[in-house]
Amino acid sequence: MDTPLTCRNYIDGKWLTAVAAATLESRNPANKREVIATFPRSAATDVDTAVFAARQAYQSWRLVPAPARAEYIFKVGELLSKYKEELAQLICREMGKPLAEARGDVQEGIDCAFYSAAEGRRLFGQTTPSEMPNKFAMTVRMPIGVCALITPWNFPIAIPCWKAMPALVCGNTVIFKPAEDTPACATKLVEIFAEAGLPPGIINLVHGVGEEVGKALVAHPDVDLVSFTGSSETGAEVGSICGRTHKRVCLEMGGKNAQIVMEDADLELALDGAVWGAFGTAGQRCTATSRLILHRDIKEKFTTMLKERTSKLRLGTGSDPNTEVGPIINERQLQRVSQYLDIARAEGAKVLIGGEIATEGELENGYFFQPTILDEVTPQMRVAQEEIFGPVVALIEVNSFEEAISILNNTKYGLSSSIYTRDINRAFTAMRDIEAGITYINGPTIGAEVHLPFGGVKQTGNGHREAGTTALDIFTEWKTVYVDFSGSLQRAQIDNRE
Ligand code: UN1
Repeated sequence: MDTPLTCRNYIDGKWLTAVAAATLESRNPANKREVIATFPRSAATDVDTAVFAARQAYQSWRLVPAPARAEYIFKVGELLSKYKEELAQLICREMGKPLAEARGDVQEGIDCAFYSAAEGRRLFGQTTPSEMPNKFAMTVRMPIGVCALITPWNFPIAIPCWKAMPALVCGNTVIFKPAEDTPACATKLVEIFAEAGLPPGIINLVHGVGEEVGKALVAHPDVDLVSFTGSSETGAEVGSICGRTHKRVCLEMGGKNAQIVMEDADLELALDGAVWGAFGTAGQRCTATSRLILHRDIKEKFTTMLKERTSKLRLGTGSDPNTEVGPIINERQLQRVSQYLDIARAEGAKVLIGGEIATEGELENGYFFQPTILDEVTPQMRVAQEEIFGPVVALIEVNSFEEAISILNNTKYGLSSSIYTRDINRAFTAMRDIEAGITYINGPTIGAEVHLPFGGVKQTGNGHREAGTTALDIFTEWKTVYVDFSGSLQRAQIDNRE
């Protein structure tokens, strides 16, 4: 076992010891005896120091030309590429996902760096004719100020990159509050931003617990924007505090994503998608497939195929190249998944396979849950409505395409969705009628790419989309500029009318 990493806060370009004396630790979810890192339980005063530094730095950073700001982010992309393997190994140890997926997590950060860096030479506004003579009208994107980024543990590199990179290119400064489970990944990521040469105060890192550091950031009068990814419950709280304190807020919350398999689908392809969507990252993605809506004509056959494939999935530590399903992040989440199995049984769902905490051999040392298929699920059951965030998929049988769409839409969430069909008319109808931020045709519910908008409708989000050019809408505000070169007062709506 490696020596645990000692994580510190990074404020105003310096690695600091937090004011709070208490120290917390992160552990390997595949081997709970292995401490990966210790990190400070920071206090509100640490948040104050970080916000002060970010505010000071903002005054000069906003004036650095956007292409020059973007060059730092390009450099971060190069460094992420250089350290890709090291970071992937760390993700694997601290968060648990299999190595191939961990490399994907870093790659998503790299993609985001190069994409965001290119935006530094765009950040386009508009010019448009004025209604008055000798007058010019245009719009420009302006930075917002100090941004608090509160991120989850399931994509410990990709998600902070989605937020920090466009925020910085747009001219904001950042305070990053990572999840308690992945402080080492966050520390390494910020080390990379520092190595890229970003001036002091532009990116700051404050470790700690959500109830303390997160809350202090969200309530802080000198924070202008909060970008949060996490549970719907916490998101609602973040949103209400931001509402009361007039902050900009971007919320990415839960999902109850479904994959529809129609009777005309390529079943092998649909099977590959279902297994990857449901059990990839042990179901711990907000985009994970947690419902499979199956047409009755293929239900039995597809269920047999799925059960057979699921029974062969290899659970284990993410660093083992044979592992297909890694651990659950921590004891609390493991118990939560387990409780959902109790709920499923009590509601009358049938556990086709899995359903238990896995303890065979070495698995006993970590937090593993067997890949689980629930059959005979009806659309109103809690396991068909609530986000489980584990390797559990619910099967729902339907009689028609219309019923499939209606059941898919019948949740409070709307992040990702998928349909497997060979019928072009159904595919286009699904694209129109599915209520979700993302719809895949003949692909699983996971696999978003950084240059396209990411986010959801209904209670998944609050109208924003991360990534793609839409990220710029989160991290900038429009300014409308009128330039009157007529040399006289021209009254709009009045002087150009009879
Ligand atoms: C998340 O689960 O919060 O599409 C993000 C995907 C990934 C991103 C997931 N590219 O599954």
